[in-house]
Amino acid sequence: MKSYEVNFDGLVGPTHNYGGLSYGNVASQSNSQQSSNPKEAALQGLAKMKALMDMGFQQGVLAPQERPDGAALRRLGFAGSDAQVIQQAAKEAMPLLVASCSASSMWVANAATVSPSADTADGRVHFTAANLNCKYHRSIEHPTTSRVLGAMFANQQHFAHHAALPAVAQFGDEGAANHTRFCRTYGEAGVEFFVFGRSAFDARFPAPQKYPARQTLEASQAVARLHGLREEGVVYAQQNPSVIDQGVFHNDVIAVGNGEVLFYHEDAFLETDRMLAELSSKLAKVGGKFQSVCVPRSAVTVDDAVRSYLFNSQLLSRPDGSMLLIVPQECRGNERVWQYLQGLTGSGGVIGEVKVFDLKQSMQNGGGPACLRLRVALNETELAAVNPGVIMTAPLYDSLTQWVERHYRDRMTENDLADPQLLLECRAALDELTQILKLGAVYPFQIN
Ligand code: SUG
Repeated sequence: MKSYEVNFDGLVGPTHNYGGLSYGNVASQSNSQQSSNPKEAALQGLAKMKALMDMGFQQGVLAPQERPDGAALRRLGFAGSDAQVIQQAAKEAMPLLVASCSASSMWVANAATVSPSADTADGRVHFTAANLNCKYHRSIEHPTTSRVLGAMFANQQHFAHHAALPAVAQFGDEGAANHTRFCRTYGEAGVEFFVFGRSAFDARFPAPQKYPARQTLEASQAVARLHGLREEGVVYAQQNPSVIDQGVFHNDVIAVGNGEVLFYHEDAFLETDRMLAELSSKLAKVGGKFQSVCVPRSAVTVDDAVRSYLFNSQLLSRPDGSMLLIVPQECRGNERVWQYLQGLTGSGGVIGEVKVFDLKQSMQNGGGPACLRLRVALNETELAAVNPGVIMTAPLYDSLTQWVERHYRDRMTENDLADPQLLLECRAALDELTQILKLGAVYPFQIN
């Protein structure tokens, strides 16, 4: 049976702004308070989806969330009508209003961890929504994420959904940003690779000194258990704490994998040799031949990687077995990175081509091509069971582009976030979106 990797991209929401909310994420901190352009952000994301679809890849779309999140503000004690809640928060606690307005759900690599049916004990595709416990503005995403994923992958014969892990730092879970799957073909059993930043319960593991390690070993292990993965099909590795302290807040900022290939920076992991050997032997047991492409620090520094987002790229398989790397334009702007990429594609190795995309609006908050997509490996039967409303087509691209043009502002500052009208605009837009994507009622304003 045929199998595919389907990339579901997060559609950027109408409140996209630079709130400076993510300590440890260099771009988010350094662009704080700048004015953003939500319309341009959404159109840049849609252009990437369309381009991948046009190249023949399976492409889907994941809906944004209701923001400002009035219910979250009410839980923090703001009261009255929706307009009063927003005005009171703007007056007394602007940072909380900004957090409740974040369009951060666009980075759907953090929406959930997904295990394909070939890896799981019950033969279903398993999803665990990420609790994103490290940052308040992201910790409020998972209830709606779960409803949206439930509406996209509704067929219980093929899809199993797990609620987010307990909402404490000890089970901090950032979803697929710290998870990669290696396999020979997408439909065959593979090896799931979980990368954690620290252990919450075992003091023998080192931890970063400056910035938070968002993913714990215990969270990764819980997800593997929930999904019914075999021990032989799982590898755990620790992210190098020193790269977290240099701004590598997720593993997908320093490594990306696809098929039998891991593309990574020399400083990305601890105990790299042991980890590579384990990946290689476990993949061999399911018939695969593991291949690693290491980028030496002498060619590209960790700082270059963080600034250019070289590794936050999408590594995609071409029908002829070669791979294509989708990188943000910041890679072209960095001389060392660009030179490295020229050498890589000219070397005759597995990564044969690089394509560049302008995702500047998202990049300024630390979200590159890989952050914007959630990968779901599906066989033909499972793909047919996905809600067809969320699979990208030329007409859907046109409808979504027009929808953005109609509803989005082209400039967003703190003053806009304090405007109660923004909530009404967002609700009107999202109500229409659920009809376009055939999601049914998924937003708090639709179900309460
Ligand atoms: O969680 N930025 C996101 C970026 C997520 C990137 N995802 C992956 N690497 N997979 C984060 O730090 C910034 C929001 C602001 O500052 O307004 C933000 O949430």
